Amino acid sequence: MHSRSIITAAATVFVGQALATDAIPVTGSPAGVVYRAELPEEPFFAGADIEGNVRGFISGSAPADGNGVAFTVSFENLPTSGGPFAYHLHAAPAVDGNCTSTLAHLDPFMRGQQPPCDSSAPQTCEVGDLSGKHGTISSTSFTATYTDPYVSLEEGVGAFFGNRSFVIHYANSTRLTCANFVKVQEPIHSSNHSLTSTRAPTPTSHSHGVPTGTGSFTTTSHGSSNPTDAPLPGAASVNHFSVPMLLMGLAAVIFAL
Ligand SMILES: *[C@@H]1O[C@H](CO)[C@@H](O)[C@H](O)[C@H]1NC(C)=O
Ligand SMILES: *[C@@H]1O[C@H](CO)[C@@H](O)[C@H](O)[C@H]1NC(C)=O
Ligand SMILES: *[C@@H]1O[C@H](CO)[C@@H](O)[C@H](O)[C@H]1NC(C)=O
Ligand SMILES: *[C@@H]1O[C@H](CO)[C@@H](O)[C@H](O)[C@H]1NC(C)=O
Ligand SMILES: [Cu+2]
Repeated sequence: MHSRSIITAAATVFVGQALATDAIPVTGSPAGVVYRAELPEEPFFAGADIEGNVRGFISGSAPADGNGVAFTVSFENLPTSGGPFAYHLHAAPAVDGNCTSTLAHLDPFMRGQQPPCDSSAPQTCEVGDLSGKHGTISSTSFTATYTDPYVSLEEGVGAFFGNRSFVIHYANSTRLTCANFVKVQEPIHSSNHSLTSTRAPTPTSHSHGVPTGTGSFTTTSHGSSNPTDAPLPGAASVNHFSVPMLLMGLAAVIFAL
């Protein structure tokens, strides 16, 4: 008698948002790697009621136990109204200071923004929802240090934040300002023979300007068509889990059958 409802439920899960899984805790963060994002001189939001911009930065490095990322957050000169302010890791870097081009929150598990993050169950929140998990800002200057277990310092994994950005939002979600992360310290290697690989390739008879690829962001066009300042839907974020998750959903359906 239950089989029909089980199949229906499984199919609903397969198709719907409920497929979102909890964030996976990150282990083995590389020691010595530091990424930092420093706010620019001018705010993105033209109507910002402040002189200049919010000043400050977010930096992230490996905690002593190598689990997750230890963040330092430091902001000052926030507006006196329009808060509490939220801030998030966003999926893409800003292009020429354009905070809209940062796309949606870092959300490798495709959780989406609704329902809002419950800070008592941070594994259920979007990985990039730092203020959801660790608190919003309701003062004109703010500092915090905390470890987030679900963010990664390891290039190549979905929860990696080092090639992305953070955005500070007004309470109404308008994007006030944003900054891109850059690597400010290299990992501690036992040997450093890899230095030879940074040499430029020797020129050949075909001269077509081989890019050296030393640390510039690849600004892939994500084709965002959302012109508003509101955060984009979570589905727009870059992630690597959609295929495995679809397979898991499919497996659930088959199992129910
Ligand atoms: C959001 O709040 C800010 C600060 O109060 C305000 O200037 C801005 O116009 C608001 N944006 C929207 C879309 O209401
Ligand atoms: C900022 O980026 C968005 C989306 O990437 C784009 O639609 C918009 O035109 C850009 N704004 C400016 C001022 O370049
Ligand atoms: C950032 O790196 C991740 C891998 O860690 C990659 O999947 C993603 O596409 C990169 N994002 C950008 C905007 O380059
Ligand atoms: C590379 O190794 C040499 C000696 O082995 C050391 O003096 C130097 O600091 C190392 N450089 C880096 C960038 O690790
Ligand atoms: Cu945001």
